[in-house]
Amino acid sequence: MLDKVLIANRGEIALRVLRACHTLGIRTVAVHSTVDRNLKHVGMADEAICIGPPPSAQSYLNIPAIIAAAEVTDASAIHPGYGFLSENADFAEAVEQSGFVFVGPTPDVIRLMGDKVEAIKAMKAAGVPCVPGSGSPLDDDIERSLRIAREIGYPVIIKAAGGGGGRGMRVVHTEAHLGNAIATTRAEARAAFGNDQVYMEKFLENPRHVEVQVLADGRGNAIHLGERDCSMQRRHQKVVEEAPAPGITPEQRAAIGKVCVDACLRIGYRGAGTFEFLYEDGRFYFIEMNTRIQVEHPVTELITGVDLVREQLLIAGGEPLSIRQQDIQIRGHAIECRVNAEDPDTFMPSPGTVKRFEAPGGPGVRIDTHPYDGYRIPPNYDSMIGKLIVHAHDRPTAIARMRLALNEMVIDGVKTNLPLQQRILADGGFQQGGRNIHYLEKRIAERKIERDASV
Ligand code: MV4
Repeated sequence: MLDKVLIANRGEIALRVLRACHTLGIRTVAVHSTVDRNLKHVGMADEAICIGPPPSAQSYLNIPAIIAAAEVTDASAIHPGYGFLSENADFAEAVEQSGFVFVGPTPDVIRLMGDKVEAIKAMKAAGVPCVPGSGSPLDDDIERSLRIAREIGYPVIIKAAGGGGGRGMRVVHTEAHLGNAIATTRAEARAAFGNDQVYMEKFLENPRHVEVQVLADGRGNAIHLGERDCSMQRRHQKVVEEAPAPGITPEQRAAIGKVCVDACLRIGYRGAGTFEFLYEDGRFYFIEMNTRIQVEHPVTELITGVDLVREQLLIAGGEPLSIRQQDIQIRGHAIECRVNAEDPDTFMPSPGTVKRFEAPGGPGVRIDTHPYDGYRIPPNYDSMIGKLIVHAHDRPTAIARMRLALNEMVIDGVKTNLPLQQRILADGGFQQGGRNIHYLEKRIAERKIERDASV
């Protein structure tokens, strides 16, 4: 078992990891930037160390500073949370080479999944259904690319192998635009990721984003914990997530879950992971794998009763998985609303001092968040300050519960997206369920036109 874990993150996920550690009797080390010395989890940790100035590049992304903090506190492991260094294979490698346990997969698996072309190749070989595509990087022979596109059929999408999460992509509708799109995506990819490899896929026009949660111990045991629907997003930022995904049958869940479990065993996966799929016309198409704990993990926790962060720590401590697939039951429905300090209409970040913070409560209401009265939200990091998550026996009851909880929540002093979340939960399309990845942005654009016309 691990005896001391350094938490290489901030905000709500740092607090979430700290709580999981304390559940297991593991001591904690918080590392923080100068502006973050008053974070809630920093006060709760057994030890705290300042690792640098506010800019992430000099603190939460500063590998030598984090390793040094683990050394001086004699930590046994490092939990990276999400974002920051969580999917950085070089960091995982540095952690291991310095003699600490990295709470996550092996560096080579992180590296494999970071290269989207190699990830798709590995998944295809493991029997995971993928989007029809080039299967390998595109070369500079435009005739060859034109042939591939003709075979796949337009529209196609050009993606950067080093991208992911919506960075470095371009949709092509006709032959005339293919050469330019490849060249531009390649140039952007070289500048952004230092990797100019690009690949091609059939562009699915109206898919949903459905992802499968897995846990694997790296010793021959793996399970899936069902899926989440994360289609309510704006500019590749998820806004509302839910589990299970509306309309997915138990048979579909078992089938795609088994595909993911088999793939985990094939690639030697260890830890918590997420298979991202596009879901269209009743079929799943793999696009990427995330090798970290995700922001939206609580909806899976609520419908399965499994503490995913606790499981991450147990796996990192060398324990074999104690949960078998037949132990996993999907119970009821869970919804998560991300709470951002931003203008609900313009989406501009709104840092500043939280004058009053009141968390909602009651049966089936969970809040993963860290601000308190007087907390100052710094301008240096992501605007997400927490998540409101509800669980109920069915989806309509979960929606009703979320609407009451959103109403009950008070955050004074900064602008928040709570009004946007209220509108989404009140929306007829959302209430029906199963909307695609473009739905929210369309509704936001429609509302903006109405607002602009009324002034
Ligand atoms: C796609 C796609 C349509 N067809 N790939 C965007 C994020 C990255 N993870 C992959 N993305 C997409 N890949 C094919 N072949 C549409 C998207 C996409 C998207 C995917 C998931 C959630 C939101 C999205 C918003 C726009 C585009």
